[in-house]
Amino acid sequence: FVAEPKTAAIIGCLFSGGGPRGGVEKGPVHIVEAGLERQLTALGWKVVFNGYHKFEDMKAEGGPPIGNLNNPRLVSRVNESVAKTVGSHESQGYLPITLGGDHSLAMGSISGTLSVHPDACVFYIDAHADINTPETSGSGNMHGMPLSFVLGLGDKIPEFAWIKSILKAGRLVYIGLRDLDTTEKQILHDNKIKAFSMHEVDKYGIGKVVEMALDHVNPNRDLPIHISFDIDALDPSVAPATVFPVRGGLSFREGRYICEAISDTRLLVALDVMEVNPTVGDEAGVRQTVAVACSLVRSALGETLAKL
Ligand code: NNH
Ligand code: MN
Ligand code: MN
Ligand code: MN
Repeated sequence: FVAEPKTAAIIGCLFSGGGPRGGVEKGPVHIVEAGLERQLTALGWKVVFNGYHKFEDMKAEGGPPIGNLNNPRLVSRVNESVAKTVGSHESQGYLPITLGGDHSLAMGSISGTLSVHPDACVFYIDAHADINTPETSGSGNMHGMPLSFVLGLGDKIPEFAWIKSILKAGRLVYIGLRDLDTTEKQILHDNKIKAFSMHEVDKYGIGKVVEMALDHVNPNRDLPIHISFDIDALDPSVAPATVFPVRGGLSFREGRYICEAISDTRLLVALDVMEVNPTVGDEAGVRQTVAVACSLVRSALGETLAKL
């Protein structure tokens, strides 16, 4: 398998229902208005952008509570729609770039990828593991849970029955972790999920970490790759405009390196950039975070400024 899309599709999801507070729904507008389309066109890509996904028609309040989940019906419907959009772009041979929005959107984007590429592997770049089940989550916020849903962990909830294609634990790898709930550590351990925390990034260096991550999920370098990049994986000095900054994160170069190395494999089929929150911090911090987000997308799509 070699993914050779020449067309990228920007899917801007104005959604914050999976997180603890609003603001993150404004992320995609800032990223697009910073000139993402033009930047990708300059790299030789055709870009499809059919306007933002606002999910305004999706009023899904009421009904009995589902465990401690916040906005479960809304999160479910939004993600079902994201999965369809992502899947339809991939089946046309396009590379979907899902811009969040809160990271619950990975439930939809990864499901969309798996509907077209059932053998895809996922690089989840985040300070957090986002793998709580509704039973283990302390917050009830679904941006802390997308992976438990796509992995099929936890009790089955009829509301989420649309999630059909399940990711195998061996096809998931993390880079950048440094703030996990105890429950999440247990889940990673029980399911033997490979994770390169910041400790391993320090120990081995980012080059070796990406190689080991690829060896684990993609030993023959022949499986499609989905990158789900939470901007909070980066150090807060690099990307301050996000709701859950955790010190000791990836440097700008480390973040770009991950994307450059995966771009080099020619196996990338989908990219998410999540959790840019333009309502956090000052204007300079927002501008910087948005510029960094655009840079990550460019590097995943083949920009190689640091390579001679
Ligand atoms: N683990 C916490 C929770 O389940 C926080 C998750 N927050 C994130 N994840 N920003 O990327 O609520
Ligand atoms: Mn995070
Ligand atoms: Mn996340
Ligand atoms: Mn986050």
